[in-house]
Order: sequence, then structure tokens, then C-alpha cells
Amino acid sequence: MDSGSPYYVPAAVTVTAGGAIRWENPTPTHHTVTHDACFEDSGRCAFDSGAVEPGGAYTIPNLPPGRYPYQCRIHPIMRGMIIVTESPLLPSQT
Ligand SMILES: [Cu+2]
Repeated sequence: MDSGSPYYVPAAVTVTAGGAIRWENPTPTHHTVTHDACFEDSGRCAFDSGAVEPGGAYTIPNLPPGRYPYQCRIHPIMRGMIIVTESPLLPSQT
């Protein structure tokens, strides 16, 4: 979450399975980090922070590999993407 614009920063992030993912909220207003599937009745809701207070943070311990588009319940124009990969990226030169 960025302090100056109503967007998540960075908008998209790639992490390795097993790692924690942490959001900080440096803005003066509440925000949420809500997996898009939480807006469906699919039972695939992976994470929903609830309202994160100004100066607060939200951490997901880990996620299974996959792509996780997410948004803010309070500001639907705020959207981001988490990509969780199976294993650490290999060096390009081997
Ligand atoms: Cu928001």
C-alpha cells in the first residue's frame, strides 16, 4: 500500500511458497487486502485482512502456489496481484 496513490505498491509481486507476505498501511485511512475469490461464493477465499488501520500491517504466513488477484474492500479501484511459485527461481546461468 502506498501513501500517495490509491494503489498497492508494488502492484504485482512474486514470492516463493512457504514465505510470509506482509502489507503495511502507511496511509491515513483503513484498507483491506482481500483475495478476489472472497467476493464470490466459491469457497476459495484465500485471505481477507479485514480493515487494516492506519500505520498497521497484515501478514499472511504462507500461501499455496498460484496466482492471487486481490483488492481493497473499501476502495475497489485498489487492485494487486500475488504470484506464489513452487520453488526458488533458478539462476539464469547454470
Ligand atoms: Cu483501500
